[in-house]
Amino acid sequence: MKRRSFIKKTGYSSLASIAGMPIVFAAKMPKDYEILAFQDPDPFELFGLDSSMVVLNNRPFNIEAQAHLLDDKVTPNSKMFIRNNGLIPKEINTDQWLLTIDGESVSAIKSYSLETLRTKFKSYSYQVTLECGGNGRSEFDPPAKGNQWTIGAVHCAKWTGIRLKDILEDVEIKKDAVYIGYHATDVHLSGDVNKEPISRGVPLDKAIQDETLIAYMMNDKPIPLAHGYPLRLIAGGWPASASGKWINRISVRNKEHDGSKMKGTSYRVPKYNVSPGEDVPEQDMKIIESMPVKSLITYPKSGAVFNLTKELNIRGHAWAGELEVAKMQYSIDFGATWQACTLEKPINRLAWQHFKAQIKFPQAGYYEIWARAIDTENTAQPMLVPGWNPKGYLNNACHRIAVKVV
Ligand SMILES: Nc1nc2c(c(=O)[nH]1)N[C@H]1C(S)=C(S)[C@@H](COP(=O)(O)O)O[C@H]1N2
Ligand SMILES: [Mo]
Repeated sequence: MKRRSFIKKTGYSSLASIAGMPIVFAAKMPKDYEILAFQDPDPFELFGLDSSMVVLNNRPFNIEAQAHLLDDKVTPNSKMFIRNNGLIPKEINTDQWLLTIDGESVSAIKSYSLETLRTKFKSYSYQVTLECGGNGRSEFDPPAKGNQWTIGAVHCAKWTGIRLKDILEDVEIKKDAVYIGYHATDVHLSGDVNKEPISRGVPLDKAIQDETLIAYMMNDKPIPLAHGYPLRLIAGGWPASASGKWINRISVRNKEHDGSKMKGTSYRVPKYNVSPGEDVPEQDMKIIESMPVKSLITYPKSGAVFNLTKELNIRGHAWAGELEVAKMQYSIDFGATWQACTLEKPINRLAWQHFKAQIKFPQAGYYEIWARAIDTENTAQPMLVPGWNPKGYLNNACHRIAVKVV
């Protein structure tokens, strides 16, 4: 397939042409030589991205959306953020791909081909909000190291696959099972094949929820390579780092999974409030579980100009990790007063909810529209950036846009 051949780094000497042009001395190319034209692939072409997506880093590729790009109810591939800890796998042989279930807490190790997974188990589809734990990191002060995500590291695509709990039942897990951890085929940035870029997981009770899938389709097509082709774990409502891409193994553990990026400051936050910049001892850090309540105004785009004689219809999405969003509000007076938005129920658990409101402005001028979601436990999004933490996770501050009314 074309999209994979871009990433494949060897064997170009067998290529006679590129983009219709002959490689004149192709036969002279040293074996395994990577031609320049393939060294710096254009990520927009490579991943089929909307031209307004923002590339934060290209080794590994980390790319985010902007609020107005996320207007669709189901996020299309072209507008989905991409977050990689290592290098996207180069060679994917689907005929030989196996998903192996192992670990201390399986009675016997078992492996499944893609064909077996698809035919032996019932398939389910859910729309699932996946948000990077570091979404919003760019606003922390002092700054936290890592990709400086603004607000665009979230998507809600439709995922189809089989329930992880159905596989675990088929494997027969032992009574002492408490956690599952994923293993995948992406490559550590150092190139060291003995190191995993990331190997995270979830507690068993999250693993056996109906919506926790081993997915093989996204938006009714095979999963795009950047998002985990051919198999991806989907554990919605938790930091998206729990949803392993390119997975070929799941370990059923009798203790908290101890794979790469499960310890230290990775995807963990202090157990108590700390002052900005404070050093937090490792034993005082806890794993991020359900993500906090959050929302985005996806229409209009910040900076838009409107006519005073017309009412403005705003819209967007809200989500609340494992919870539902109960109320959605907006303010045009810098938070002095809040008005209710119309809020839809999620299409299924763990999917974002759509909201809209009709705004009548009192007079011409500059306005800010602030949006605030409140979850079913009555927790509201904070107006300001919440609790500083060493890696800058969980910034769920209210989204604000500026508009001009003339
Ligand atoms: N194998 C593997 N799975 C992974 C990652 C990765 O680097 N390797 N990144 C994780 C992180 S941190 C996030 S936020 C999501 C990003 O998913 P996306 O690229 O499909 O948007 O994938 C998660 N799953
Ligand atoms: Mo992430």
